[in-house]
Amino acid sequence: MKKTMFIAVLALGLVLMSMPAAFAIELGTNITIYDGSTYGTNSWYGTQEDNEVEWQSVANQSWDLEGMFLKGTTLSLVGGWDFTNETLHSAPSQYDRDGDKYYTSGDVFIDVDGVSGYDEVFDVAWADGNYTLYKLDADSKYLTTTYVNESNPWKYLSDGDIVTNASGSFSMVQLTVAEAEAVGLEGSDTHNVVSFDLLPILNDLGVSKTGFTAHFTMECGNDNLMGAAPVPEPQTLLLMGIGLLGLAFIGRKKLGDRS
Ligand SMILES: [Ca+2]
Ligand SMILES: [Ca+2]
Ligand SMILES: [Ca+2]
Ligand SMILES: [Ca+2]
Repeated sequence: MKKTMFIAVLALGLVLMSMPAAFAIELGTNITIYDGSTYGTNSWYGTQEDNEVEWQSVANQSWDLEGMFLKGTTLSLVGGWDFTNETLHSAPSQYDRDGDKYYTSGDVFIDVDGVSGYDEVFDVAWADGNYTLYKLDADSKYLTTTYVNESNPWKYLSDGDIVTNASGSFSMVQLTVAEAEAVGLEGSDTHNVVSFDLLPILNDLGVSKTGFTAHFTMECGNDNLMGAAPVPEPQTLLLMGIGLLGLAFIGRKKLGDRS
C-alpha cells in the first residue's frame, strides 16, 4: 500500500514537472468589469472593455485598455496602450497633469471593502519597471485627469503609508497572437501586459476581505479600466505546501528504505 502510494505521488510529480506550458504568458481569469462610463452608441463606447474607450476619447488600439486578468495572486493589465513608454504620446499643456509634456500611465488602485475610495495603491515607476505599495487614507493625495473625469483617480501623489517589504518589479511583455486569442482578444492587435502581485495587499489587510476592485487609467483618462474578483487564494503558497509535503513523504520513504 505504502509503495503504491509512493509510486502514485512520484508519478503525479513527474507528470506535473513534464507538463509543457501552453503559453509563455498565462493571464488566468478575465476579471474586467464595465467601468460605467458609457455615453454614446459608437461601438467604441460600449459596456464592453475590449475595443472600448471613454466618450469623446481617441478610439484606437494604442489608446485602448483591454482588460484585467487574475492568476493566483497575480493581477495583469492588458492594453494596446504602451504602459511604459510615455514618449509615444505627447500631451498638450492643459491635459499634461504632471508637467512632463507626455501622457503617462497612472497608478494601480485597489479597493477591498467597496466603500470610501481605494484602500491601497501600487505606486508605479513605469519607466523603471518597479513599484511600491502604499496604504491610502482620507489624507492621501492624488493627481487627477481633467479630460475624462469619470476615469479618475489617475495617479497617487502623497500621504499614504508605505507598506513594509511590499515593493516589486515588473517588465512589460507583449502577447502573441495565440496568447491573445486564448483569452478572447483580437489576435491581430498589439497587446501589452504588465503584472503586479496582490499578495502583499492580502497580507497587509488580512484575508477576511471578500473581494477587491482594481482601477487604472492614463493621464488623459482616455480609457478607464476596472477589474473585480473574489480575494484570491495564495495558490503559490498552497502549491509550495503540497510540494513540501510530497518531499517530506519521499524523504521519509527513503529513510525507511535504509532501516
Ligand atoms: Ca482593442
Ligand atoms: Ca478599452
Ligand atoms: Ca504628463
Ligand atoms: Ca473603458
